[in-house]
Amino acid sequence: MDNKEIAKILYEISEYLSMEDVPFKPRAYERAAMAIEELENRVEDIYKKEGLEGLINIPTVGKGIAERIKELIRTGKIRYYEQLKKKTPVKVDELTAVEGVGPKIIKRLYKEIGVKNLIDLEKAAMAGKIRKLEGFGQKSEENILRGINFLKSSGGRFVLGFIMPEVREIEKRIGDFPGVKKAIIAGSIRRMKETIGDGDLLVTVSSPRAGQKIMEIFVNMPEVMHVYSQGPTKSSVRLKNGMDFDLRVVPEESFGAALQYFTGSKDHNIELRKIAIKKGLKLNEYGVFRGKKMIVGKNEEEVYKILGLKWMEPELRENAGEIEAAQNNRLPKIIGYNDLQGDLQIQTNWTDGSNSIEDYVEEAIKLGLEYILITDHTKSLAMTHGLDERGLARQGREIDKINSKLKAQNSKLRVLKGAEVNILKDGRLDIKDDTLHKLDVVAIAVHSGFKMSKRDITERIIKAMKNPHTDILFHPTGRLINQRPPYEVDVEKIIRVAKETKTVLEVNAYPNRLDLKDEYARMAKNMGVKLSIDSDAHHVSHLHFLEFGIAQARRGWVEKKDVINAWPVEKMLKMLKH
Ligand code: DGT
Ligand code: CA
Ligand code: CA
Ligand code: ZN
Repeated sequence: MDNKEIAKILYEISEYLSMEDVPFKPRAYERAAMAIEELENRVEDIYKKEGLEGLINIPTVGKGIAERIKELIRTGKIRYYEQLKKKTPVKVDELTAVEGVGPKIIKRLYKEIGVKNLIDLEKAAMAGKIRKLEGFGQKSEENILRGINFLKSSGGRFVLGFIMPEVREIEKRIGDFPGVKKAIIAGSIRRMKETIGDGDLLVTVSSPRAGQKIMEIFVNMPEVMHVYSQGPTKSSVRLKNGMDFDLRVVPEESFGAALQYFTGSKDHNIELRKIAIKKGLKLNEYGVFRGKKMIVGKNEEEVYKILGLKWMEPELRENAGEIEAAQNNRLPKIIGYNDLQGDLQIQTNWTDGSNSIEDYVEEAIKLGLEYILITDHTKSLAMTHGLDERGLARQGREIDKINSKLKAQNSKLRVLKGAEVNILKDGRLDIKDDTLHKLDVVAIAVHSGFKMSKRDITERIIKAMKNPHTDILFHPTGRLINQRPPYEVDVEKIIRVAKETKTVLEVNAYPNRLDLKDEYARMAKNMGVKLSIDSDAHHVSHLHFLEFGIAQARRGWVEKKDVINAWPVEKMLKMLKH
């Protein structure tokens, strides 16, 4: 039995005990489960070598829980757990995964209407049975249904770019509150992951009273739907958007250590802790300690430094080689959030975008961009009113006019002519060569036939990449996060062909696309393939999404020199093959 399985049972015992309103014990089981999850050595091996004593020596595992683990290892069962399950025979793991459903609710739903699992819960909600229970109501029933739908579609994770505005708003509001000295969002949001489980906000305050006050403010924010707990150092809530959010007040002298710890990732932290141990130190969320004495903790840099590491960007902290790189002073200089000079994918109201070319021009000037490439869809994508050869020619004349106007106004912005040319099922492009020839940049993309076999779709894309007019392959895998899996394309092969054919691969910044994924972006960069980072805007407000594409590239260790739209326009155009 591996550590994960043992931890899972301990977590479940904790949930069952919360159902029974037992004090303290649920938390003890939860803490033990967490400790075991992150343990290096197998619990079974520890028991074999050191017996019960070894189990008790696992941090946070006391004698009582150690006995249960021993029973589990020896007999494959814990009687206590079996009894708890018998008493309330429900699928806790399934049910607690639904937003807004905790142990107490599970118990009532079971006792009063016999809900045992997710399917029962959905049926009961659909039949309007939950709203009739005392203390529930139509709203809680709707919330439960929404929770089930979300769970089904997403595994309970939120798309970073879609929740970021609200997260930043909360971070700012808390940070601006009198008595709050610092407020920084940590966790996967600070690492700018594609999707987010929950929010982790850290603050330091000027006095315990200010700490109390900020907790009060936090749990009463208008965004809050449910308060799980409110305490002097930690409060947890669920927001109306369904996401859980924790606020922690940490001592100022520990802020750096806390920020480091709660930024994670967990795997990164585990490696750091190993390094600390090798140096005879102890690292936790309060600081770095030698014996009982805290030696650093106030800022992150010093925490890394004392472990012999250079400070590194949160986007790199995934235990994917960054620790070794930091030890050897070989961290990449990843692309910065202000490094893009242009945006190379924009759809306008010539096809399925909502805004005119001029609207985008105005917005791009506000953002300080130097060029934008207009890439409307092409004719075989009929539902978007894709442009044919004549349409592209007409649009080209309009772009010429806009550019003359911009020049007359001494604007440095330049509009480039492009298209998001459809790759047909046989790998040909749906626009004739002489029209492609007249565009500044030709981008290609798959928009149909997603279900083709791996070999067929890979060959189809490769054939299109080999077209001498092709410059960029847009959204190379076609996935929509939480909605549609990628097509079965062989990405490694596409990267090799990109190298051969000098095709640029796109990191799409649209929050629920974000292909090329970080690991493939990194692979491409390592092979010398150039990338572009594009918003895929269908509305002027979408130009702001560039940030999330940059984040994706940063997580793939991509540097400024690898990204063609971080270059000045002339250099960028010269590099392209056609
Ligand atoms: P999420 O919320 O699933 O998107 O991902 P994170 O990374 O925000 O994870 P979360 O919220 O569970 O915890 C925040 C950070 O706290 C995590 O990145 C690292 C740290 N952390 C959490 N649990 C553990 C643990 O068991 N061991 C260690 N070493 N660190 C942990
Ligand atoms: Ca989190
Ligand atoms: Ca958290
Ligand atoms: Zn479109």
